[in-house]
Amino acid sequence: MMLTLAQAGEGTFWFPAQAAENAAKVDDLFYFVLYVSVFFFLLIMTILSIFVIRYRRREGVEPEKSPSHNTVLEIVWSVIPTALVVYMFYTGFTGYLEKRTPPTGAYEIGVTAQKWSWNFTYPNGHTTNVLHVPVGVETQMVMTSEDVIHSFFVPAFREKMDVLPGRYTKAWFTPTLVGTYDLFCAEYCGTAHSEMITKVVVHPQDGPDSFENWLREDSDFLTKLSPVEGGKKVYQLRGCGQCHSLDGTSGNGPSFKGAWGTERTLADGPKVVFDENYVRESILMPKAKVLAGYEPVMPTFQGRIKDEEITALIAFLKSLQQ
Ligand code: HEC
Ligand SMILES: [Cu+2]
Repeated sequence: MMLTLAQAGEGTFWFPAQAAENAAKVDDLFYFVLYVSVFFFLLIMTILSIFVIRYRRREGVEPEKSPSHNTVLEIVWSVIPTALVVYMFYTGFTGYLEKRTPPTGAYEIGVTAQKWSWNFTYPNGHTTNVLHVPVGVETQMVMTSEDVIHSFFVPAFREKMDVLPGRYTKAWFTPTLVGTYDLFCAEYCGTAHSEMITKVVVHPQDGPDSFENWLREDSDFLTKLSPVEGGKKVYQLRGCGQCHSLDGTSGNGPSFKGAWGTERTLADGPKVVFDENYVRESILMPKAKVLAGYEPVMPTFQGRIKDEEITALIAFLKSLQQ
């Protein structure tokens, strides 16, 4: 529903819309560097061309002895470019420091990257695949990865930060424009890297679409949906579908189609029935029983998933028997 919010703000030829507070500063510096470079490129190339033609070697013309020095000229062509690059450095460096120092008291959202999806966790423990943030509020991302290096990239916020396994990195921004924007992974992370794409929804301060309202409504989807529908949503939210299909094709992991109640053969020989306890254990301790023919690549969801979500998942997997 929220994804249908209007696309706010117009981009330019070079940039998407400016949807966060620092975006204008980033763009201004970019344009400054661009136009200074264009100006000097044209200036130097023009003078060079004129000199090449005008002072070329000609029959019967002896070159004059060139003057060794022109103090005024030398000071001018040293001082002006120095001032320009010092300005570029100063603006870039202070901007960098500002971006690397999240303000205290910023609204905090946990980000977990995994091959190949994003998980956003709000202060009340609710998790989504699409990032939702309030407009006009300083918002901080505390990010980590379950597997390899990913990178959190929101072009409309001019925000990019690596997301590393076993470590926390931070990014922060103040969204200024209500709307829906792209969120990419900007670090090559394997087969489906190019599909590791989602959206950021910037909610208005008040009204039915406000961030508060959205969070309250979205948080208790399990109580609103039937267990099977709720379980399907958890399956999507938690990225189970990255490895487990519903149509019988096996990917990194086995398909769930028709799996319920069948006997599964484990890697070390014994058989086990695909039932409630087996599913629960597979989610919390995936390495405890590894299915024959598969690599133990499933991440544990221990500490990340609520009991009600597991129960809903079980109802959903049961419904796939037919
Ligand atoms: C990165 C890939 C990956 C993700 C994501 C993943 N799994 Fe798995 N899963 C596997 C693999 C591989 C196996 C088989 C090896 C094993 O048992 O560890 C497996 C095994 C299972 C099994 C036992 C399957 C059987 O047929 O015996 C269940 C149940 C299961 N996963 C549930 C889930 C659920 C629920 C989620 C989402 C919350 C999930 N998995 C997310 C890769 C994944
Ligand atoms: Cu990635």
